Amino acid sequence: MSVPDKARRQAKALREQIDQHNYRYHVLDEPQIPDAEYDRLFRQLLKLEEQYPDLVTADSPTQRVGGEPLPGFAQVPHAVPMLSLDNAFSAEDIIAFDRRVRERLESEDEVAYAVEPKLDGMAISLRYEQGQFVQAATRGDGRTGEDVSHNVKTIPAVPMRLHGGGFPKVLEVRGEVYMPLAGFDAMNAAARKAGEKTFANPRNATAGSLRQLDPRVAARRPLTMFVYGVGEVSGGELPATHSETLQRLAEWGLRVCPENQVVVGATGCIDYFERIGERRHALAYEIDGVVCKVDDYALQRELGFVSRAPRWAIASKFPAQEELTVIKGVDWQVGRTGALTPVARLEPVNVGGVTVSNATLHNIDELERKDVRIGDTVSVRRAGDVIPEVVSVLKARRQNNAAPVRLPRRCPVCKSEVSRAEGEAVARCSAGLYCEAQRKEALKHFVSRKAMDIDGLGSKLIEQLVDEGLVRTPADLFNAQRINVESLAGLERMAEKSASNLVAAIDASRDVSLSRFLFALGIREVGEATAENLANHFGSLEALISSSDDMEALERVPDVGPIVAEHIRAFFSEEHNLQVLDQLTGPQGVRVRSVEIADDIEQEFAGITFVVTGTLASMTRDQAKAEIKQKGGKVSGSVSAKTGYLVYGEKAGSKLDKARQLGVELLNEDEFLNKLGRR
Ligand code: 9MJ
Repeated sequence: MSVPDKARRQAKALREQIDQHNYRYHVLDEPQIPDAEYDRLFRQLLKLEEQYPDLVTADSPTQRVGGEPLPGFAQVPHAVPMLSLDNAFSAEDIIAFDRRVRERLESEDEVAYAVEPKLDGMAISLRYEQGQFVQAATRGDGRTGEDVSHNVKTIPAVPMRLHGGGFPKVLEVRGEVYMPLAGFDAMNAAARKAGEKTFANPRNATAGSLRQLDPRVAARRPLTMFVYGVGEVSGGELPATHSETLQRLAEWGLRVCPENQVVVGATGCIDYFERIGERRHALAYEIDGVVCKVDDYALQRELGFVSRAPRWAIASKFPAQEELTVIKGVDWQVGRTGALTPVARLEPVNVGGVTVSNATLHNIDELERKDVRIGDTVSVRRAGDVIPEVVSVLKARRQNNAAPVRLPRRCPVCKSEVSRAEGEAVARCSAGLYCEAQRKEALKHFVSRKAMDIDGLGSKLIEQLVDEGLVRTPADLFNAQRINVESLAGLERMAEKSASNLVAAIDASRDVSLSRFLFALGIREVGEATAENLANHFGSLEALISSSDDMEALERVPDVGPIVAEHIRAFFSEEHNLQVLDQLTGPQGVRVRSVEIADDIEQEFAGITFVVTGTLASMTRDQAKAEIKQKGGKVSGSVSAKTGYLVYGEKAGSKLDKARQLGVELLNEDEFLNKLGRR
């Protein structure tokens, strides 16, 4: 069949676009379009090439796995190609896959499938010789990958030696290195705060970490790995099925996903897809579908593979988490600490089954860095329970009239001045608790579950109480003249029964632990853990208040550095805050339970400054610092003549050199543990 010019031009344009996006995704780790958009382009090209097979070129993106070798890494040929997977986008696609499998096998019987969540990370092959880790490689183009052993070695889930025995002499294990969502969110939050570049999603963060030449970068990233198959195997036997092989890999100390199962037929695969889909957002890691694999290796061999993918497996994809839409405007929300958060108002778009019309832009710094303008086409991502976010702008689609977004000079709620401290990523309303928005947010935090835990007092109700003028401060909540069954029952949607339940809940919350109370106060940077440390260290509210302008005393608390100490000092030096505390613990009858503190805490490090550097085997650096402070010592970030001791671990660098030059006393990990009395 002759190929119409139009189709030829279309295929060429698609190939160019796909190549360009492939490069951005695989090499630069900076995708410009959501995966769903990429998949649409790819499928368009596949369809064209299916219709006109003459259009297929050897270098068409459909003919390869994707990815270019990276300069700077040694090449690793894969003895058994690392294939990618064909995709299914519907139950019908899975049924068609199962039909093809049975036709090829000429089988009337149902086929057993090993089913697994499809992890969204980076495919990696681990090579073990005589049970010893020797090399880790990326997929690369499927035939040749890049040697990333130096980075993969830093991943705690990857054993450097297989456990037990009975493993083949050469065993190449394949799986996905990924970043759990909690670690990803924490890492991006820290980067955002420091005004640094954030990663678009956990997969890019993973790829970006593994593509580093310096292994110290990967070592700091919260990476882990699940294995899901084998490549080259020689000098030994593996079981006859995929599922039993994975069990064996688990016994050898490799991490296997606990969600894996064996099911029967297309129905089994579809049921599993639906069951995992329902729990998708409860998982600790991001998945983008499920993989169904013929379980029996003999059948897998019989089926073989086509150039890009095995015939014995299919990836069934969930609806995408990321989609394109247009920014209609940007509003500013005022948070508890006055931080102004830009929120994009979007042309509503369906992202993974949910209509999204607002997405956060996090802060002014990030908005400026991404150069977001009204009218821009942007990529919007929704993951788990977190608020949808704008991840990137498609600059190529920008119209001439796209209007830049400006930081308002005045708070949109209280009209006070907005300020942006030098070097801070965040702009804030300067009015503190005089700003109604901040007051509402502070009250919502005060009553929340991990703080005072007042049942039945939700966000909407707090807003009503403030709008009606019943409550201005946390102390007002406990003032029976303001909050009582009559005043509450007068509010919208509040019946007498719920009003009296709420009064009882407020009453019950009067008795509270010191740590919860401190957390409830909403002091900047004082989260649950820091509140607990403060409580355990000072024992009582009075003791904390009376030490609150002594920075050294505050910094002796584990987790408390100069910045947090300054926030604590500022909070307790504010007259208004002390008044509210007096009212709470005085007339309003809140009883803050003190903590008994052991008075035999040895202050044997009093007056001594420590510097900690390098990697310790038995604890993190933060733990080491906390232990030093617990014993009354000080911790500094740099070595000087005043440094008492330098504690050094593996890979200690310039600080160790400097300490040697200055003649500072050195402690290796054993000596440090000795000093702590732990040996
Ligand atoms: C992922 N990404 O989770 C495979 N995968 O098997 C699982 N990928 C795969 N299996 C053969 N669970 C090629 C790729």
